[in-house]
Amino acid sequence: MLSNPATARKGNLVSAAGMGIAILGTLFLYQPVGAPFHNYGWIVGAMVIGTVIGSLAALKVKMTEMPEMVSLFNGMGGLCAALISMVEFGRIAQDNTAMHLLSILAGMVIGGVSFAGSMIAYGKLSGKIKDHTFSGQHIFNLVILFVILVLGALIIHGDTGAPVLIFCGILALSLCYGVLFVLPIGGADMPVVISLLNSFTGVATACAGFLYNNQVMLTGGILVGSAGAILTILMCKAMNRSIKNVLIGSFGGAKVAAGSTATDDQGTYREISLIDSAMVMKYAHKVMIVPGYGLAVAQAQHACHELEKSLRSSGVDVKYAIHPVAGRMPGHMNVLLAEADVSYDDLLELEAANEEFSSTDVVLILGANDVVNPAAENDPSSPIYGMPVLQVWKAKSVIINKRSMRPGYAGIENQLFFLPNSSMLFGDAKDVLQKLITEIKSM
Ligand code: TAP
Repeated sequence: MLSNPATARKGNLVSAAGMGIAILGTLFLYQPVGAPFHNYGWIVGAMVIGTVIGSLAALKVKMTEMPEMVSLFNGMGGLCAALISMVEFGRIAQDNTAMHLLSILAGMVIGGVSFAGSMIAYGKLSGKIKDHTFSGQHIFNLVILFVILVLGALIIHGDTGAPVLIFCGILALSLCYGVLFVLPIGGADMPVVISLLNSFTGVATACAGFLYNNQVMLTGGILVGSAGAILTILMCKAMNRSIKNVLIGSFGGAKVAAGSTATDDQGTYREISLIDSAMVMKYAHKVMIVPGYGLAVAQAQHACHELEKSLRSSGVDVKYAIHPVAGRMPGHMNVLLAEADVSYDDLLELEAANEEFSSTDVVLILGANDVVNPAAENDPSSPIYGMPVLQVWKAKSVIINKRSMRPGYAGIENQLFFLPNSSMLFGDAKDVLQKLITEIKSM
């Protein structure tokens, strides 16, 4: 049910009900032998507080702030896994087997990295934290990883007189690693990191499931871990990035300093009026709409569908070109357009869309920027160089709707706006679309 927008809501409810049953089952069916639960007050109290905070946050969050929230919740999962390891280490450290110690340590390290990394990702997505790099950062990250491995091996071998101190050291280093590996990642590459952190949380949970010999927890963790890993690999492919570089936090933002941030000297651009835009689209054979983050901000998906219908009724062939990382979360544009009942058959994926642009009369870009930036193909100094983009510039004419000349998420200028076949149609996407529909209908 979760793989289709039409049934996803129901799928989520089924998952939530399943989770509820799992919690009740844990509380009432699995009483630990010899030590039955006695602290129901604390358990129920924590559940009530968590449920209230979670529900209020989910009800209040704007669709465009969803990725931040996903990051925050993912970090909480990592923190839970790390806490379980800490509690279990203190509780049964004396008679732990090597295998138990390994899953305790793995749960804590991976959970700690996921928690700290997700908090930094949350800060970056909400614009509160900027990219930070220092020279030798990758080596430093690798050294931290190596020290964590050595300290972990010491604890497992029992060659240490101060296991608790070393355990705390490993925790501190894991949190440090989480911060340092996400901090330098450049804007456009954040989606890959988020899905990797999601996968980490799953693996950390699976470690706890292994520790408790709890098959449900193990299966759930492995499911999240492997789904996150597959998504990460797909995202890496979509962004043309290597998984190795993602893991040591060595891609994206670091290259921004090479001179690709927005500059004042951007050349000149052409503006187009609403009437002219309406006219070229109405009398075109083929129009391709490219939705982006700005369409979601403006909540203009319904107006967009209206425009599509009025163009269709004038005999225009209208399609949508969907970039895999347009917006701020995987599948953002698909979900947004599905909300407005746009047919899935009209959505073209990146490769299919790129084949169609040269035979397209007009491309209408609605609040997209990074995903249509030619620098990804022709400027090796650009932080998004190598990322596959929608080759909109191949169309006869390109109309770009946004509110200003400000850059998109990656913070870099876009030469597309200055090409001879491009023209800017400034304004809020919803407002502009409504006016375009009125113009087209009155022609
Ligand atoms: P962006 O490059 O972020 O560009 C969005 C553009 O929308 C901005 O340039 C902005 O320009 C415009 N805009 C904002 N509000 C608007 C409004 N009300 N009406 C009209 N335009 C508006 O978006 P994109 O092309 O969709 O690319 C997505 C970026 O986010 C990529 O860099 C991607 O890597 C990153 N990212 C993606 C994800 C996932 S998984 N999808 C997650 C995190 C980050 P003005 O301010 O001038 O209007």
